[in-house]
Amino acid sequence: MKKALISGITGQDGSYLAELLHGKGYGVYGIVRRVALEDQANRMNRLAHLSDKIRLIPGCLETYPSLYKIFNQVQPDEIYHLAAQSYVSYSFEDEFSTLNTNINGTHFMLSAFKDLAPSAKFYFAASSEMFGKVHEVPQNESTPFHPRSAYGISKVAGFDLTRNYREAYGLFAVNGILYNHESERRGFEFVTRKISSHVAMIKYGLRDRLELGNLDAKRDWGHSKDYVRAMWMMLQQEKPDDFVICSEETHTVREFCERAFSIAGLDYRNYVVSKPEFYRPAEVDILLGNCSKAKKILGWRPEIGFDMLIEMMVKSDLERFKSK
Ligand code: G4F
Repeated sequence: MKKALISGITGQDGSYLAELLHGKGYGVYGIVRRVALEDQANRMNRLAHLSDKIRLIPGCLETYPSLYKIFNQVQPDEIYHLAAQSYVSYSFEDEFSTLNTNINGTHFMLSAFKDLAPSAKFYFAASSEMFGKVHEVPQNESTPFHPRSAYGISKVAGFDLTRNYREAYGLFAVNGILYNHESERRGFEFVTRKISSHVAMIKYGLRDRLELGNLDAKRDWGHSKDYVRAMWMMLQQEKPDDFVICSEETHTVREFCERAFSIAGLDYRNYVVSKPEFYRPAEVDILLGNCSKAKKILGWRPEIGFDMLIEMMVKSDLERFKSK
């Protein structure tokens, strides 16, 4: 039985990836903070249905000895490094911890991989935020990076570390440059879930408005379930390489609002207000990817488009908030 080790298993992507790998017959191991194990009801809600099918190991990404023990114990065949401080907005409030956790965490993971499981395959969750103030539209694997936040900078560092471990030590280490991917399991602080949850709360009279920041920002949005499949496909290749994963469509936050509210029979213009305090000091104005390389080499294609994604998220939140 192949063994997969996932950091960030309690998050949206980690939970879908654990499901996918378990379904393919892998032994699935997740690194989780001890606080998460101690507060299962809140921190493990995305994994509740998998709890008897996967193994969770307490560990800390910020120290090498902790990872050393885990790698030694698990001896993984595939490693998926998803854990990060992944909220871009927060990275402006706390640049230091974002850089520390994201860069050192990736470095320690790569180092443990090289020292203890060098014949395994390693996936790093890079991000379209690395393109930041974009040099071209659409972006592909050759587009230069120009990050606009500590989060984006930390992902460029992780990308470079991963590529350098591949080139310097001949390891199978790949970067997935994933564009925004959402789902019914998305955290409430991200704009799509903030919108879908507010649509439901407004519909049931639990809120009367939704305060957002920049409604004109454009993002290339897909569904997490499609994107974790791409992660797995990257590790099934003969040769390690980096891939852009995206929907090849871009939409404004305003368009997302318009469609989400209309599913509940509401007009977003009556409820959405744009507030300066939700703007970022430096914004990424437009993200639009070109994933022809992934289509050609991996044979990957997204199955859930923009409209279906919004419908799934809004319907799920309408159900969730019905009885509140
Ligand atoms: O949903 P967001 O917070 O996602 P963002 O910043 O694009 O980052 C996400 O995608 C990246 C991949 O490109 C990941 F690497 C990263 O970890 C994360 O998953 O914001 C999307 C857009 C931004 O332009 C933001 O300014 O929505 C705009 N926005 C407008 N009002 C808002 C709000 N974003 C949030 N979170 N909250 C608002 O009230």
